[in-house]
Amino acid sequence: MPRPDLSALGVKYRRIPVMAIGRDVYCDSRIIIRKLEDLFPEGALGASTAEDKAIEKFLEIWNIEAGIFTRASQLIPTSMPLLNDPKFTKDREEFSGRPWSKEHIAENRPEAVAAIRSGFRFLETTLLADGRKWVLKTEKPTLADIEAIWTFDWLNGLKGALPRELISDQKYPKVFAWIARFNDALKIAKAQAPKPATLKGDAAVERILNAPFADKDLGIDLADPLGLQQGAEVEVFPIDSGTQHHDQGRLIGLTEDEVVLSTQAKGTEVRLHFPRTGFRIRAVTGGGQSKL
Ligand SMILES: N[C@@H](CCC(=O)N[C@@H](CS)C(=O)NCC(=O)O)C(=O)O
Repeated sequence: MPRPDLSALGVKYRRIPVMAIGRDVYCDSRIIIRKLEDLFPEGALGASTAEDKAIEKFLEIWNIEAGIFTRASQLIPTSMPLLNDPKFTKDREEFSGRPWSKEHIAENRPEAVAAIRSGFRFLETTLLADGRKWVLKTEKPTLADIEAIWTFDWLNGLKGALPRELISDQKYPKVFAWIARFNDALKIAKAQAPKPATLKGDAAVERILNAPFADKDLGIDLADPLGLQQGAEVEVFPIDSGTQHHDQGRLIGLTEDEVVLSTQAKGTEVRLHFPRTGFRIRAVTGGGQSKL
């Protein structure tokens, strides 16, 4: 923080990643991945059978909602120089809702190590146990690998995060080999992909605000349990982290797994999309009552 480029788009949501396609802005990796899968089916990475889709979804829930990522973030080493900066630790406290003193991090560490070690063990003894290359026994990595691997890969690359006497390639050889394989595959995929252009923030804002909308109109599910009407003024915010940052706007889309707000930036309409899971939608004035 601050996030001037997001502010210029009228976005209060503070987390990364965010994605814009045209004037539609997507907040949270879950909706970003879903949209990319829908919009670019020729490059889709998701499973095709119902059973594999379930594994993929459970791995997403395991990492994001069931606490693996939260536990991983508790393994940030206390030797990190940024932890000496009170501005940084205060910001982290506001973001996460928990203390970020070195003492608190150290005190919490054994429990977090236990949770992450149990995650390594789970992967080693179930999904990867038979020696398969990829989680869904495919030739190439799929979305299920991505959903499963990202926190473990992040911790593996973060010096001092994992206690190597407890969590190593000796103890969990299949998991560490999979992480290495994934990084090799990623390197090859990146080398083959078109080179992304890099824009300065103000140029990106300009381009987004001058673009058409890219997404379809979702409409409002009138049977939705929140009982909200089209055009209701609502606020949307995450309930797991970054919870103080509320986006407000007119409700223009509400389905089982997506909420869309119409907001303004520099007099131009921008549409903000969020997943339903992990977010609260609250009526601000009129137009329906949120029951939360
Ligand atoms: N459920 C969200 C979680 C996003 C998240 O926690 N992002 C972290 C970084 S991994 C973040 O933006 N933290 C705020 C910050 O560092 O300022 C998602 O999947 O996109």
